[in-house]
Amino acid sequence: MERNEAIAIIKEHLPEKRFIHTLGVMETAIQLAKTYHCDEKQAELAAIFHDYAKYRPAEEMKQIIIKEGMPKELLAFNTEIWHGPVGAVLIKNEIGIDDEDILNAIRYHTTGRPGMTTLEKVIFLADYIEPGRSFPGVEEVRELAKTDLDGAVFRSLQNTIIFLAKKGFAIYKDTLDTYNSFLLKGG
Ligand code: DGI
Ligand code: FE
Ligand code: FE
Repeated sequence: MERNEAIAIIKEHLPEKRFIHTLGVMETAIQLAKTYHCDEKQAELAAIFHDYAKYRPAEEMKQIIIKEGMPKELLAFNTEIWHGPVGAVLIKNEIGIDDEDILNAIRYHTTGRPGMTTLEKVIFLADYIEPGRSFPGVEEVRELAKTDLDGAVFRSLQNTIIFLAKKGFAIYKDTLDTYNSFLLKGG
């Protein structure tokens, strides 16, 4: 699918602010794909659709999680972590994208997973550092991202875990496992 067609589709599914975020993720992901030698077209499409399911009603996402046999423990967590795995299913069924590399990059863009592919790391990181992001620590990760993909992904996970823990939120197993995987076997 061409970029303009994908952008026209996603625009209908997102509010203005999230659409602008998506364009930022797209530009950042293409840049990271160039730097770290992964497929720029896959990065572009995964970035454009990464938040596709973000505004689906929680009840609809819940039914998809159950129907698709996704881990039941997902349901106990904040709905924020549902839109990646649910998005991967909806994009396949509604848009017809069946490239598993792209779908996995979308599926794991919020939590990561141990043994992430370069494309998965690129989308995860692009989501965190796109130009519209302004939270504490993002500038350091932007610098790291220029030379050290794993270091930058690790630092984003570390920041996210600290942020969630300070707020007293539960941290999903995939997020913790991914964090540990970088420390124990280099990603
Ligand atoms: O969808 P975006 O806002 O662009 O970014 P995202 O998909 O990375 O979602 C970020 C949200 O997900 C943010 O509010 C933090 C939350 N999150 C990430 N990992 C975990 C998590 N929330 C919980 N409860 N547990 C996690 O492990
Ligand atoms: Fe997201
Ligand atoms: Fe996002």
